[in-house]
Amino acid sequence: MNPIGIHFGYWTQSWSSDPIQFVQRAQKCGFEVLEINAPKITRMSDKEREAVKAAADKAGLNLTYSIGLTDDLDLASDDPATRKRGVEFLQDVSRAMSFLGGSIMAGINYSSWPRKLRPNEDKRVLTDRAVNGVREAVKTAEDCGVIFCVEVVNRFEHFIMNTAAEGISFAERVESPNCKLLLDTFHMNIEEDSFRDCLIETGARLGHFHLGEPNRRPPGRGRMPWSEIFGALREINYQGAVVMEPFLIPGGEVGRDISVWRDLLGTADLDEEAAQSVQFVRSQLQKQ
Ligand SMILES: [Mn+2]
Repeated sequence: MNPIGIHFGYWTQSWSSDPIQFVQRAQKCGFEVLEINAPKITRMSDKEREAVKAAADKAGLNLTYSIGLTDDLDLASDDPATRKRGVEFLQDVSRAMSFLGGSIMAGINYSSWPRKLRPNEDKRVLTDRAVNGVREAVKTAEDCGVIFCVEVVNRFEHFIMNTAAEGISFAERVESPNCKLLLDTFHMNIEEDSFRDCLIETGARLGHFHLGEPNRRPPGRGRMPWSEIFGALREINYQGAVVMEPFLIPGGEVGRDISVWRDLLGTADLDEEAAQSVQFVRSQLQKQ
């Protein structure tokens, strides 16, 4: 069965929170994977990385890593120095990952996030720059055994890849077996004509998968067509992790960046909500 995970941002208002505090909590809720902040691991000492690795090993958790590149690291920037910094940063992430273990690097690792197309910018030109940057960064990923998963996101968060079809064409241009796609039901819900069709089209190019309801409640709390989604994952024989990204609490940089402007938790308990969602996802995965 696919390992079930959660993004650490569920429990915090700051992207730079130390991930070690969420390891035991994730394990107690029933998760097998914890997705942590990739920039954070590049800033840790080897000793700090050792501690995170030891905690994750002890809890039997695999780690995955996500990124939303900042403006100063934008691979689609017209400034060559910015693009160079971005590539070097992604190389650092791959090296830190090979130290910590876990092979999935995912998110907006091809441009900055969130990012609109600005006046006088041409989507094709910026996409070409992003492809070139990823081609460069993915070489280090190959050396480190890292799968470089580009996330397809909705139109309000980026313009380069809004659909799986655009993601496939981007990954094909990168021309590396280590460049794969991250699809996310929250974004697919806005952009795709059919959940099933785009998953079938993506097939073996799917490297990572994010779960979320349309309002980012934990899976099982909303109206996402989960039977269709998990059925399509079975059809393409997807073996990777399914990582939920619920966000319920407003405030801080996480609340602001995710656009959580109201309290979706209410009187519920964060850990109980997460644990129930694990059970829901597991029951979906067990269906034949
Ligand atoms: Mn996502």
